Amino acid sequence: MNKIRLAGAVWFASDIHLGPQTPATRAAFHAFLDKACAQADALILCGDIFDAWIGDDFALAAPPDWLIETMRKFRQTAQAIPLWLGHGNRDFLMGATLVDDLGAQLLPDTCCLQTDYGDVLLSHGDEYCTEDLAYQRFRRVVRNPRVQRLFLSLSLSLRSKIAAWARGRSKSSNRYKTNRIMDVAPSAVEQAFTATGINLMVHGHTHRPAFHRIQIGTRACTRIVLPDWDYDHSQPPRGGWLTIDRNGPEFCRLP
Ligand code: LP5
Ligand code: MN
Repeated sequence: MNKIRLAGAVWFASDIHLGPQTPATRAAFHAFLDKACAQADALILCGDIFDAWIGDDFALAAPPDWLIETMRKFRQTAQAIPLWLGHGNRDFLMGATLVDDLGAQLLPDTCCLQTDYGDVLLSHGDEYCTEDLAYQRFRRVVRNPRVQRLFLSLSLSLRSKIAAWARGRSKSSNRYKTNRIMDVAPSAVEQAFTATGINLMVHGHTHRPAFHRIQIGTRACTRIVLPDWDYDHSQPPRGGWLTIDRNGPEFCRLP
């Protein structure tokens, strides 16, 4: 298990799903980054930062207009505080080239974060959706380094088309899935708490923000789900982050 030690007030966010169609969400996220620079001691983004990520060259060679300001804000944030970018099921292709350019660091897919409040088991959360067999099959394929090398060898134009097709396939298949299948499986969560001995878990992905108290034997464990962000299509707007300092975890929202 990868271990990372971060002191002070650590902020966590995920599922911002930045893309060309969500300018209001992007503006809210940029305001959040400014706030993190001023008030946090470190910022960890736990995946699905982007709505789809088809390779670092997409952002570095000739970034689309909608991405330019976000890249600048990420560089500014990484100069002010430690910035960690984690993989989600949409942006698992973010790599070392991107984080090096930003001055950020790549968060290992599952890791133990040692904070002033104690150890935190960090992940995006999709790996706990073990009852979603179709998704786990997809995940095994696209996390395969050979498949990724093949995909990244294609033109940006062809990669964009494949990503759009995959998004369409996912949206249509999700219409027939139960909420239970698209949520984390209790058995997978219990197994993670048991295997790691860590009593606090933070993840995103499910878009079901909540604090869940779970009794594992004599241990009182907590699973915190980070909120997704949508300031463009959702009323009221959705968004927010988690702070963990020596006093413990707390959800926060932009005004
Ligand atoms: O993403 P969302 O919220 O709709 O649903 C997710 C799961 N779906 C996915 C698929 C992604 O949305 C696809 C977009 C990724 C774009 C970037 C990379 C493009 C390819 C990279 C190749 C190396 O994550 C969904 C879950 C749901 O969360 C809840 O947990 O149910 O899982 C599915 O829908 C499973 C489907 O069977 C997946 C359908 C996509 C198939 C496309 C295969 C493309 C392979 C390309 C190989 C070169
Ligand atoms: Mn996700």
